[in-house]
Amino acid sequence: DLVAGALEDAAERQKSRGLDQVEAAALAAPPALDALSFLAPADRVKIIAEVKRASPSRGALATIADPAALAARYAAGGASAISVLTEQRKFQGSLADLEAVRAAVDVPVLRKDFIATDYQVLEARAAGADLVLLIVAALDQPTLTHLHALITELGMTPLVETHDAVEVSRAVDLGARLVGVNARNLSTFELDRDLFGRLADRIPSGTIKVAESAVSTAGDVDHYRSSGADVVLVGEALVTGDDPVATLKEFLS
Ligand code: IGP
Repeated sequence: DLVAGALEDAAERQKSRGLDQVEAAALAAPPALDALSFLAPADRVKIIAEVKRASPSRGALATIADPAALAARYAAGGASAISVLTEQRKFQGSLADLEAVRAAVDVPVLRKDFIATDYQVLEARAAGADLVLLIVAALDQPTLTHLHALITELGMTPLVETHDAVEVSRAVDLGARLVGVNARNLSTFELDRDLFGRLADRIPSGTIKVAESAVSTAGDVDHYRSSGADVVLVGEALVTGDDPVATLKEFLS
């Protein structure tokens, strides 16, 4: 599965850069941006725009020769944060992509990967990440609690991803400030655009609500917004379109 693959890849990287080294790099990195203030609820919906080359369900999506240039265009189009897929096997991402994006924008950057160990969290911070994705379905509660605390201690913000009511209550138990609902089922890859609307009321007020996946039109953004989303995370529609700035502006209008 995706977590096992991500952990094998991390173990491979750890052979050339050990835990102590990556921890030192994490602690020496410029401080993380306060993602919660960038993503705070506002009069208008906010967008996290994703750098996504490929996906397990769709295969190759786009040839992204210059992720930094794409991220700069996202920021110019009004994105409040940038998500960078760093998973290599199915998404063709890398930490190098995240580092390049970090250098190119002034908005927070999310490490989007299958995170299950301290090593991966420290790598994220060392590469300049401000946010780290934690997928509730992939982690037991003690591990989730531990990683949530580590991300926070490093000055970053965890984005806690859920898919059902039980996962939302596990996110709430953590004290998560930023909770996502992913419309895509990670085992069947099926999309459910109404899942966010069904779960939104279970996320306490004061928590920033993120609707993840399945946006292809401005109408989909409106649908998420009217169901209570503060933030919408968009990948495929942006990387497969020919003008991400124009698409983002349309989604934000
Ligand atoms: C973006 P989309 O449908 O706009 O391309 O989706 C993002 O939500 C999706 O890439 C995603 C994801 C994930 C990828 C959400 N959660 C977890 C990998 C792992």
